[in-house]
Amino acid sequence: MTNAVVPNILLPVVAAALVDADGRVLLQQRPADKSLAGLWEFPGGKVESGETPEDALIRELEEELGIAVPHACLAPAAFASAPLGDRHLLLLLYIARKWVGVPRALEATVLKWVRPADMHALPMPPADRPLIGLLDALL
Ligand code: DCM
Repeated sequence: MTNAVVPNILLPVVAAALVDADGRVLLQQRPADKSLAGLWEFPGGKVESGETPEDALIRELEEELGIAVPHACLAPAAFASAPLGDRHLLLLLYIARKWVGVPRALEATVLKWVRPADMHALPMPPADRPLIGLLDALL
């Protein structure tokens, strides 16, 4: 008996739950010209070749929000996965409570600060959605 070859390539994606003093978390709305358009996501993106996940997240937060997050302020919190074509996206979520600068929507349509309990009512990407419960319990 031979084993079927099943494509099982994991695509690493990193994202941040930026938490403000009131326990709200920053979400951004994906623009119309991108996949998953209109959905509300934790800011972040793909880990590029040669990057550590933390380096990738610091780069993405600078590109997307114009903020600087010190490496020491990124706390690994949770992960989740979702099918993406014939691959699986593996989303690594970090929590950050401190950063430098004021987040601006440099790539997203709009930003908003949301309590975890209120995220259930928002359309979110499939890999982001399972992380709501963890944030609700933690914050
Ligand atoms: N992605 C996601 N959740 C996030 C950030 C990104 O599911 N919080 C997904 C959307 C894309 C891929 O990661 O499939 C790469 O993101 P982008 O299109 O923003 O580069």
